[in-house]
Amino acid sequence: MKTRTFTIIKPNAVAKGATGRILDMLAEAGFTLRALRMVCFSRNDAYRFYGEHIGKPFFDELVDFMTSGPSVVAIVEREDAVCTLRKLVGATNPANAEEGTIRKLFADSLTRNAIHASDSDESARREWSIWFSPDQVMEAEYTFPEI
Ligand code: FUP
Repeated sequence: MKTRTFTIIKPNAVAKGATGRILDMLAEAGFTLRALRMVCFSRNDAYRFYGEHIGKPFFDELVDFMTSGPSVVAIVEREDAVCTLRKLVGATNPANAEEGTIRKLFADSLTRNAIHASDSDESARREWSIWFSPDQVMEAEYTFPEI
């Protein structure tokens, strides 16, 4: 069954012009876009999004990074979306990310790690609802040419 997950192309990846290449990698991996927009995280947005990490030693650096420039947020769909995207994204620390993963290609450090992918269906729904109202999510089926 097709499921959906949420992703953020983070400020370092947007700033280096990698948005298109990352969206291509998602399409090549069989993901369909269901919603897409460019946003600037406010500090409040970053606290809301990363609430589980408030108080951790890296939290201030994480908020500074996430508010440093525009991000691209998206809802993407395919079979087994959460696990497939986590695999394509690679380990949180790019030093441990496998060849060919998005973080291996585009991350600059553990904090500036290029992309976020939700870790469960439940987190995906919580996270995308911060950025998308239901009317901004495409529900109709559509197709695009094989890449
Ligand atoms: P992930 O699920 O891969 O996004 O990773 P986590 O939820 O564990 O961490 C969220 C973000 O915090 C990571 F993307 C990077 C950042 N982080 C740090 O900057 N330092 C750390 O020690 C751990 C995480």
